[in-house]
Amino acid sequence: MAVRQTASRLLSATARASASSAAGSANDVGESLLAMARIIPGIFKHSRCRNSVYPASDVRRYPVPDESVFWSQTYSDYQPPCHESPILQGKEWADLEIENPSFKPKWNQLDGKVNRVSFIGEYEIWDDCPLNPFGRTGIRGRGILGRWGPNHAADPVVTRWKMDESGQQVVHPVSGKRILQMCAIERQDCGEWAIPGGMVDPGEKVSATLRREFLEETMDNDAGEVAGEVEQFFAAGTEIYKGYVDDPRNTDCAWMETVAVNFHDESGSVVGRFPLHAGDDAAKVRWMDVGEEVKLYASHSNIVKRVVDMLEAHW
Ligand code: RP5
Repeated sequence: MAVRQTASRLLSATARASASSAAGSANDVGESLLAMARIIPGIFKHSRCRNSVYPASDVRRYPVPDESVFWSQTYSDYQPPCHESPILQGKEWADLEIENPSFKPKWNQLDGKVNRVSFIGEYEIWDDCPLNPFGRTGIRGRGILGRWGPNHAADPVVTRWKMDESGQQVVHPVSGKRILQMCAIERQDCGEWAIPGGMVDPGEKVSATLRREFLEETMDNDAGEVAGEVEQFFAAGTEIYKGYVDDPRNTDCAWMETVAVNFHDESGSVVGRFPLHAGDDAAKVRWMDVGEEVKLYASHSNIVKRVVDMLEAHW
């Protein structure tokens, strides 16, 4: 219910803002509300976790047409297959099977050190399983996600301005705006470029996850002589997004959520000294020019767009 209320409040805010931007008075507000509307339940229709073959498997998702995504829409033929990857067996980072009598989760709560609270609001439990607040995905079970319900991640969006050889900031010839660069990794599991994020360990603070994941994935866990600078750089970030991720691993009963934080190096003098080399589950790491044409993993482009808007960079 809380989820639906949030969605409807945002919908009316979006409509109001669009109306006023049509009148030419609040363009920016209208645009940012519309950007928000792209990822709220009841409005946003996930696409990366629908009508595809499930990652690392040959399990085909049950087809879910646009008009049948939300649980409020009847879909009487809906018969999704159940998929649970064997890699979850015995992993300390994974929950037990739902039918295991020793598994007694506290849904929608902090369950010991495991955070089962969703940023989106209170999720419903159906047939003993949490229900994806964004609707049908064509698969039941957990797939390859460790937790039933929300799986919490953190995404550090590390940025700097693009510079030319003479050290001047590069301006895009069409938009006239400065070009932002982000530190991106190529994911080993799917080959897509992504923000170097990762899962929040039980009991871990998000701020610690952000720094740890960046270090693991882009510096192979060794900042060497700039360890102090890295520490300082990650002490000051700006939260840009907290919510659902349209991740290809999502199912009807398990889904990704994230807190994304921007760490921007205005002068370029700090991150330029970071010794970047891919580590952990990254195949490659690089500074990537940010723009509309860049395709990123899951809903990472939406997240990066928020940073672009905030820093008034080229898109
Ligand atoms: C995405 O998966 C999150 O936004 C984050 O970037 C990532 C975390 O999963 P792993 O990289 O740990 O697989 O949904």
